[in-house]
Amino acid sequence: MSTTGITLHQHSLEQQQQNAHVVEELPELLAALSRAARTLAREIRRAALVGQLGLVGGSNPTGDAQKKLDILGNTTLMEALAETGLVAAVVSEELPEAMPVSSGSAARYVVCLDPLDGSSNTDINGPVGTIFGIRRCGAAGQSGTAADVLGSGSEQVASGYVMYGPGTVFVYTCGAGVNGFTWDDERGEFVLTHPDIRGPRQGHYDSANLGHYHEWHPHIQRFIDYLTQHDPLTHRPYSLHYTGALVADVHRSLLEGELYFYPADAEHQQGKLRLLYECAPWPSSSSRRVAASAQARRGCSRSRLKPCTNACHRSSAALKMWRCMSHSRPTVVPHEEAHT
Ligand code: FBP
Repeated sequence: MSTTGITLHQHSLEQQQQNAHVVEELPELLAALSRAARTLAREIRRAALVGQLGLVGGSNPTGDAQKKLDILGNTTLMEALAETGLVAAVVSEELPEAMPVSSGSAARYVVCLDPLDGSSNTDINGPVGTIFGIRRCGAAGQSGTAADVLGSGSEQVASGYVMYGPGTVFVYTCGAGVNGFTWDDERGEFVLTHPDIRGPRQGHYDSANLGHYHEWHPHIQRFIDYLTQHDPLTHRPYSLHYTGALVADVHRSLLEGELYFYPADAEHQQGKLRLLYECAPWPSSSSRRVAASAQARRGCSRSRLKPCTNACHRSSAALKMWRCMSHSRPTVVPHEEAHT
């Protein structure tokens, strides 16, 4: 049964025409990301058949062992973005610094990427994803620098993710709601299947690697204890669902309501998730709250992160988590309460 729904490209053209704040290059940038996603989805499905599983032997700038699909993902996305001529630079989990891509007056954007999120799932046929955040360059015509991406998450012109699971889903926001599209093999298009996503007001899942429970701050341990106590009036206990892929867990949080968190632990003193391509891209429209709390904990003002040695791969102990990318308020434990 082929769907007759609106395609991702048509939708992005409409968003651009109907919303003055949406940049005119959005449809072309998303088209490049969706082309790369289509290629990656195919390569992930056939990876075991063509020797694309396993490690490459090196590690990325934050010390994670790199999978072959990490590298393939990075190359595929970089090539698709380069073809547009609109991207001055890319900040990627797999690259040490911001990588210049195109020069010239049309190259006005920097894209932050986690090319293959959840790469620990590749060899077990588990869900993986791609996360992206698009920002304007400081000055047209100059290659993007790290300084272009050190602003607040709310300065992104668009952001979202692709989830490679039983189906391939492309979800994005450009500040005018959140929409999800599913790949339709028959039409050869991403088709709108999840219009104007609004997470449920109340969820009952939590998602965290409880293996680190005893290393977490006592207040976080109390929060976990609170979630696991039996109290139907407050929808507790929450069910623990942890897939090993941030994208898959956040997709659930969007659709069914969930708390995902990755607090600081012995191995990850600042938490594990990297701010620019694993935190800021989520709910660019309503994550100001999340981004602000992450920055506040590190004593950085909201307006600008202080340039540091390798700002591209800065981590943030993501305690307060997003529940939905829609404009309804996420339910989070008040900062003060979490520290009493
Ligand atoms: P990468 O796979 O891109 O490095 O992302 C980090 C991540 O894999 C998240 O997707 C996931 O939620 C978390 O780390 C899993 O970490 P751990 O294995 O320590 O629980």
